[in-house]
Order: sequence, then structure tokens, then C-alpha cells
Amino acid sequence: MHELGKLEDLPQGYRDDLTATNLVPLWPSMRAVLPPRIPTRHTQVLNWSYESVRPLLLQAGELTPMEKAERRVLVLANPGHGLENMQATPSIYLGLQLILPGETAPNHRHTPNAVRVIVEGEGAFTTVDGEPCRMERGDLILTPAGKWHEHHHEGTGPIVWLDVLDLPLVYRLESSWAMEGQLQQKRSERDKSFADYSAAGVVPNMGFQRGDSNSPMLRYPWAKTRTCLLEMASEYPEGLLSISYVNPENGTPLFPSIGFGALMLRPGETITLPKRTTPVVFHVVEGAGQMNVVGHASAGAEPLDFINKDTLCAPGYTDITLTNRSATEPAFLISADESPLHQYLGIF
Ligand code: 1HN
Repeated sequence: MHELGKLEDLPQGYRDDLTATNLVPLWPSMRAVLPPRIPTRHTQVLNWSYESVRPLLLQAGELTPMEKAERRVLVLANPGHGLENMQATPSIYLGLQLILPGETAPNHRHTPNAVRVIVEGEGAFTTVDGEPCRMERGDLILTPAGKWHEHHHEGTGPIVWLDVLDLPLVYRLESSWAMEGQLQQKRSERDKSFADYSAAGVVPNMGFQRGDSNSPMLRYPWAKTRTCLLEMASEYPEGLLSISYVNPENGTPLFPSIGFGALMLRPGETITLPKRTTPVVFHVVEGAGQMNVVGHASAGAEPLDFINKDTLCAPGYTDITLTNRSATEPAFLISADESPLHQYLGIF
């Protein structure tokens, strides 16, 4: 690509006139916004190790009562996007949320879509539009845009989960807002929507509209995903073992913005993921290993170690290799990426 004119090439008076008229010449910035062949990626390769976050999160439990927090969260901010912008990737917000026994996080709803991935603890549930959803390790609980949600904790230890929202995207669309509500009346039995869809390929008929854009299933239990991946492993001796979380009515991603998946690494396995345009987030549900990222300046020379409960991210347009450190046990990771958006935009 040949070199284009610089801002300094233009007379100062002309530049001042442009600025006063709210105009900017394109050509000095053309290469910055359209770099040759590979995009600029602010997302840095990173592991938020749970071992380092957990004590700080528990400290937040001592320092800040629920009334002063509404949601007691430490945001996993990617420094490449500026910590204050609270972004893991361009479209994905991540936070680790703590609720102590007996606490309730009050009812509200908002325009960003959210998924909780349960990290630690037992005895909590989230009520989504009147349906209480049990929260167990590795489960996905959906609170799609506009749905009321509140969290309760009836267990004895702390409960922690990973919040995954499309907040950075919705915020930049100037469409992020929330409203508060009274605590919800229970309107259905616990995990009703999971019961409705608990058999793959079989969907309920009573009162259902086929093809609603939101997934009607609100809880995706880890136990089901894990069993599915293990079943797949018994059929496929090699190759990437991965699944997508979809709307059981129509097979589309859970949200138009963020796609969720899970993958299993066989004991001792090292696998390179298919090339991808979208940045990706991993949460390690079980096992330990390493993530090696090639193709971005933020990736160090050494792979990043991870263990169970860690959360990692990597920019798009990179080669990602995952290694399971155990020779005897499988490792499981849940992923979140921006593939639905990339597909919609025709850039995937
Ligand atoms: C939110 O509603 C929750 O409901 C957690 O638990 C984190 C971060 C930004 C905006 C809304 C929740 C959030 C959030």
C-alpha cells in the first residue's frame, strides 16, 4: 500500500478551519482505521486467575454491603480497552459477582443481554421473569434483554458467578438503560423452562410460539453439557470436541450479540482451534492446562497457564492452542465470543 498524506502536510490555517467546521480529513487516518490485511485489536491476551481474584472479591463482601452495591461485582477489565471502559472484548463485559448467605440482589431489568456462569457455591437461585433458576457449578443462566431478574442465596457459603453481558456493545449503541422493580412473584415452578426443553430434539407444545428470537430455556445445566461432551468423546477419538449453546426452538445462538459454547480437551490433548475473526473468552470449568496465542503482540513468548475457575481472553485473528495438562482427566471450558455479530455483519 502506498503512503498517504499526513496531517502535518496540510497548512495549519486549513487544519484550523476544518476543526472549526467539525471536519476531519480522512486520508491521514485511512490506514489506521483500515490497516492492511489484519485489523487493529485492542483486546489483550489475558488470564484473570481465580486464585488472585477470589480474595479481593471476598474482601468486597466485607467492605461493601449489598444495599450499597445492588450488584457486588469485580469487573474483569481488559487493559487493552482501558480498565475504566469495563470491556473484556469489544462487545463483551465480564464480571465476577459475589452474594453472601441470606443476601438478595434486587429485581431489575435492562437492555443488555446477560448470562451467568456459576463458578463457586451452592444454594442460590436467580428468578427470571417469575421463574426461579437453580444455580450450580458450570450452569448457564440466561437473562435476555428486558427480562426481570433478581438473585437470592439460601446456601451457607459464598456464591460466585461470572456475568457475561453485551453491555459494551449496547452502551456504544446509546441504548443501555435499566429499571428497578419490586421483588418478583413466583410465576412458575423452579427450572420449569429447563424441564420443558430437557430432552434434545423434543420441544413442548403448550402455549409456545415456535421461533421466538429469545431462547425460551433459561437454565442450561452443566451436567447435561458435560455428559454430551463425554458421549461425543466416546464417538470421536480425535478432533476438536465442542458444542454450541443454542435456542432449542430454532438452533440460533442464545443472543444476537454473543455466542456461547463449551469444549472438552481429552486427557493430555493439545488442540489448535479453527481460525476465527472474533475475540473469545474462556471460563475453565474443570481441569488445568495452557493457552497459547499466536498472532498478537500481547501474547507473551510463553503460553498462559490456567486452572479450574480461571477466565481467559484472546483477540480475534489469532491462532489459539489449548493444552490439557492432565494425562488422565479431561478438561472442560465454556466459551463466549462475538460470532453471531460477525456473522450478521458478514465479517465472520
Ligand atoms: C447486572 O444486571 C447484573 O443482574 C450483573 O446480576 C452485572 C453489569 C452491568 C450491568 C448490569 C446482574 C451487571 C448488570
